[in-house]
Amino acid sequence: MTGGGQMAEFLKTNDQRRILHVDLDAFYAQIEMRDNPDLKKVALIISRDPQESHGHGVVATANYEARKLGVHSAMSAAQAKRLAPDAVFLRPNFDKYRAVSQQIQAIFKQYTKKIERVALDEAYLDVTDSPHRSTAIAAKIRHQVMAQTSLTCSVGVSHNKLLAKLGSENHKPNGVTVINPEDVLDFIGNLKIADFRGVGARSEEKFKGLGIENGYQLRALSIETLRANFGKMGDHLYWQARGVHFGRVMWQRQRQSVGKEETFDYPLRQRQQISQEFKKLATKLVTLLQNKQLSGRTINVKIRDDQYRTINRSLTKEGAWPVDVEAVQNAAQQIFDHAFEEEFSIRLLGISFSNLQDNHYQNISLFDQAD
Ligand code: TTP
Ligand code: MG
Repeated sequence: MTGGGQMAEFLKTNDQRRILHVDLDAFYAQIEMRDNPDLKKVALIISRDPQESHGHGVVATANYEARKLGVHSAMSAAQAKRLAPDAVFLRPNFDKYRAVSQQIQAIFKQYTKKIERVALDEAYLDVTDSPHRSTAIAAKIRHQVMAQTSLTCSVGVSHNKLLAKLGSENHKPNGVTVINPEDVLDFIGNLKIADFRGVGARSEEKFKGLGIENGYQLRALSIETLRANFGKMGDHLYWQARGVHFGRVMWQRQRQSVGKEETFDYPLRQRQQISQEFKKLATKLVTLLQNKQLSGRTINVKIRDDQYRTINRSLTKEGAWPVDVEAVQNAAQQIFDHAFEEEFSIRLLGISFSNLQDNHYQNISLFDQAD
C-alpha cells in the first residue's frame, strides 16, 4: 500500500533541493536543566507558578519528566499543576534563551546563508548549494550545538520544508531523520493523522468520523472529498499526503516596503525646494535599495502639509522601477505635481518602494503559504 512508484518518480525528478529543519529539544527546559542539573530529576515546567499568579499563566514548555505526566506547551499552568503536583515551576528567562539562540544561529551560518528562523530554537536551512552532503551537515550542526551550548537538537533532512519538519519531529529528542525521495510515501503513510500540519483536535475528530487515522488512508481520499470536508485546508492535506511542498526557505526577511522620509522645520513653498528634497531622498533610497539588492514595482510618495493633511500616492509598473536616482526623483515629482497644482506648504516628504523584488534571487513558488 505505498501509493505507486509513479509518484515517487515524480518527486525524485522534480524537487532537487536539500532542506534541513533543526529544532532544539524541550528548548527552555533543556537550558534550565543544563544550568541546574538537579532539575533533570524532577518534572520541570517553564511557566509562572499558578499559586503565585492566582491560577493564571500558561505552560511555555516542559521537560520530558513532566511531559510523561501529560503536561505540554500552551496548557494552563493550573492544569499542569493538577497533572504534576510535584513539578518545579520556573519563570522563563528570555534573555538567556535569546543568547543561546544567537549561538545556534551562528553555527547555522557556517553552512548556508539561506536560513529561515522560525523560532528561537528552530530554523530551516537550504543547503542545496553546499558542497557537503546534507547528512554530514546535519551531523556537524548537532555536534557543534552540543559542543558550544551543551544542548541536544533534532534534525530532519529532505527535499522540502514539510518533510524536513516532519523529519525533525520523527526522532525527538536528539535524533536525525533523513527522508529520501523513495521513502516519502511510506514515511507519510505511516504518520498519524494528527501529525499533519493544520490538523487540530477538531479536524482529528472529523477524520475519525471518516475512518481516517493515518497517512495512507488520507492519501486515498480524493481532493474533492477533502475540499468538501475541510475547505481550503483540503488542498493542503491532499499535497501533504503526497509529501509535496514547494514553499521556499524564506532566508531573506520579506519586507513590505523600503523608504526614506524627511520632516522640515520650515514648510516648503517652492517647487524647486521640493525637487531638491526629492533628489536627496531619491539618492538615499537608491543607495539603500542597492545595498539590499532590492527593487520594487510600486513607488509611493507621502506628502504632508502644515495642516497635517497627508497624501499617499503611488505609481505601479508592470516590472520593477529602475534603481536610479533620476528615475525615482522624476516619478516622485510627477506624483507631487499632480497632487499640488497650485500653492502648497509642505512639512514632510517621503518616498518608498513596495511590491519588492529581490534582484539576485528570484524564485517561483507554487505553495508559499505558511505551514
Ligand atoms: P518548540 O520547539 O515547539 O518546543 P520545545 O523545544 O520546548 O520542545 P520540542 O522538543 O518538542 O521541540 O518551542 C520552542 C520553545 O518555544 C519552547 O521551549 C518554549 C517556547 N514555546 C512557548 O513559549 N509556547 C508554546 O506554546 C510553544 C509551542 C513553545
Ligand atoms: Mg524545540
